[in-house]
Amino acid sequence: FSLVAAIRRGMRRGEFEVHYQPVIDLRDGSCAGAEALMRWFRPGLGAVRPDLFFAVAESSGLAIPLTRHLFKLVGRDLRRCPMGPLFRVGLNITASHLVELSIVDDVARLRKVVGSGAADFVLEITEREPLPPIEQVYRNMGVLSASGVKLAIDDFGTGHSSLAYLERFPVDYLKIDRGFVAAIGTDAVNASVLEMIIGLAARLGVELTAEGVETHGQRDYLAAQGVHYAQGFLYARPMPIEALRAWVDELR
Ligand code: G
Ligand code: G
Ligand code: MN
Ligand code: NA
Repeated sequence: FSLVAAIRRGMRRGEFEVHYQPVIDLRDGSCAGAEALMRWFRPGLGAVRPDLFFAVAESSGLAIPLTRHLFKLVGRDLRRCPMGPLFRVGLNITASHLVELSIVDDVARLRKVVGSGAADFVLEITEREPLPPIEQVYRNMGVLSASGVKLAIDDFGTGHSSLAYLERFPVDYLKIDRGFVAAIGTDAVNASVLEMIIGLAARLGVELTAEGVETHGQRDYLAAQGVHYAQGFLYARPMPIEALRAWVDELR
């Protein structure tokens, strides 16, 4: 028995799907886009958590093939259900992928498949894994950015290198980890860290997305502080593309 073999087989057999969690513009309540989150439904075994299977994929050289599979599924979804040219779809990519020249072609292929009217893309790079400060990473980020793809640092504030990242890698968005959102209204240290992140983003001119927003109180605080975007169970759970389409239509 090998989870690695099961992942490979799962890709071939179509066991992976993508669910999309809406991202809300706090300024007007509209839906600005969605984050694509992979789901693995193993026949007879049920759902496997993505943090688990991505960890396995990462340690066995499968992270890039799995992300290419994600791009294929997202391409298929958006062709069937175009969301509009300004609708921003967030794709989680791994540090190991951003180091490879192939990331540029992989993203270009997805954009070509989808067409410019169906969505816009944001690549979410997690801060939990170190991103090596090598030339190819800068070059890839520069090429992707120049081609109109947006870049975000995911789980911001949870790694060891938040500030160094901002200096080295120019990005469009910071995604505030839900641990900081959960601290709103408490006197925990994390509540102070959140204030610091908000101040930093304003000074740098980077837009913020708050993750894990679950209460009206959290939403009101974030909006009052000038945070631009929010996602979380308060609005919606991740859902299949058809449900997302209906959810967005309902909101308008
Ligand atoms: O979807 P939640 O629903 O449980 O996702 C858990 C974690 O799994 C997320 O924090 C995210 O970092 C990771 N994850 C989900 N989908 C993907 C994906 O397509 N690519 C990568 N790299 N990570 C993903
Ligand atoms: O990329 P990443 O780490 O950020 O993935 C987002 C994860 O957070 C997914 O597992 C998603 O299901 C989960 N999530 C989304 N909204 C909420 C929320 O409001 N509360 C909690 N606890 N988890 C959430
Ligand atoms: Mn993410
Ligand atoms: Na995150």
